[in-house]
Amino acid sequence: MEEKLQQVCQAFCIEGAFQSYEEIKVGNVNRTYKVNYLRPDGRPKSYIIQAVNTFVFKKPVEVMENIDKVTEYIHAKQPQRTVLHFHHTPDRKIYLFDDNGFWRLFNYIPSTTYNTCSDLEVVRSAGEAFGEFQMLLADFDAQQLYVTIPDFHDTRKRYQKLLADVAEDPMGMAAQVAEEVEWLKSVQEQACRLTDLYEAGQLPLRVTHNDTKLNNVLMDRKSGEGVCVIDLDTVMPGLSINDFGDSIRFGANHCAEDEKDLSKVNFDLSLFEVYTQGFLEGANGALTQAELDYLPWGAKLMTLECGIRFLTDYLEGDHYFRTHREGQNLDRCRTQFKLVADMENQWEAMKAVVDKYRPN
Ligand code: GN1
Ligand code: MG
Repeated sequence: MEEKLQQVCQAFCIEGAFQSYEEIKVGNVNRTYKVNYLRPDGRPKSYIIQAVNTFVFKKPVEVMENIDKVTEYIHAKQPQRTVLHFHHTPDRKIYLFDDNGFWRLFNYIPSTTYNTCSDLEVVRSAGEAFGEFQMLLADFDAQQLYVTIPDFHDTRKRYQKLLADVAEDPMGMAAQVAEEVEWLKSVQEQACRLTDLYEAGQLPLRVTHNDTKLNNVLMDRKSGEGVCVIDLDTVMPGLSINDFGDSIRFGANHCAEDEKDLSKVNFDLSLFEVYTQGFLEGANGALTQAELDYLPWGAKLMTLECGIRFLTDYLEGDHYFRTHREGQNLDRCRTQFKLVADMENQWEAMKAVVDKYRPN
């Protein structure tokens, strides 16, 4: 691996002497490495190299074009803001496509990230960072972006795929998940509500991040403030509500996404509250009344949809999300469904939180 990473650094014209590397084992899709260099002037400098998963991202060049457009736009609007800075090859490309894969390299930003967090201020800051992302891109025409993964949040299509897999049952797993599938069928109509509202023209198409997990905001080590939103692979046209919801499913809970003990998985209303507060402050009035009305729906339905995706992958033999143990995708699915049930129990309180912080 070391040799390959050095080769990638050379391709992106990194100067100095290679010192060491480490794999950063977060993320279910791409592979990420930190490489440490000593620059010609003697100063240490680190970079992040990623091998983009081309099974998931079938058009990686379009992914990079989307990222480039969005980061350039933010940089032009607020030059002082930290954004990901991708290095170029001598032929001015921000990627390298070779026999071993699709590579990109960007500056390492000293910071920290959280996979789970109980610190209300950190969760509020993450909400603010993603709210600002909405605010900064509110006047960017989302149609300029490629749809790099078609139907990413088309819940109806996610259902169709799951139910087809249940019928076909390629790995012989369907009997084990009969209870989950029955429940999903019973809530199908409400689960597709946001997809339907968008199709009816009631929600605006926006630039969305589509992977707004807590660990996709780099945080300042001392102040706990958000420094930079990362993992822009899934930046696409989409619904702001889904970005909000994806953060809640991941962040408003004290457990890992694949926790086996469901009694530990609980939706935490106080985390929901601070995230909502931060998100709406960051968005600074960029959201419509309809978007604000449906924020709790975003939380519930993104959680449900993510559960469907994990379950689908489980039935298909774990080809999409990286797994490290058997049954991991089923565990991931079950945590999501447990969170949905918790949210239903706290539904009125969730709506009251949004009403407390929504701009008048
Ligand atoms: C994947 O690999 P990572 O962690 O950035 C997935 C997201 C899911 C997430 C669940 C392109 O993101 O949509 O919400 O796993 N990314 C893609 O943890 O499908
Ligand atoms: Mg991602």
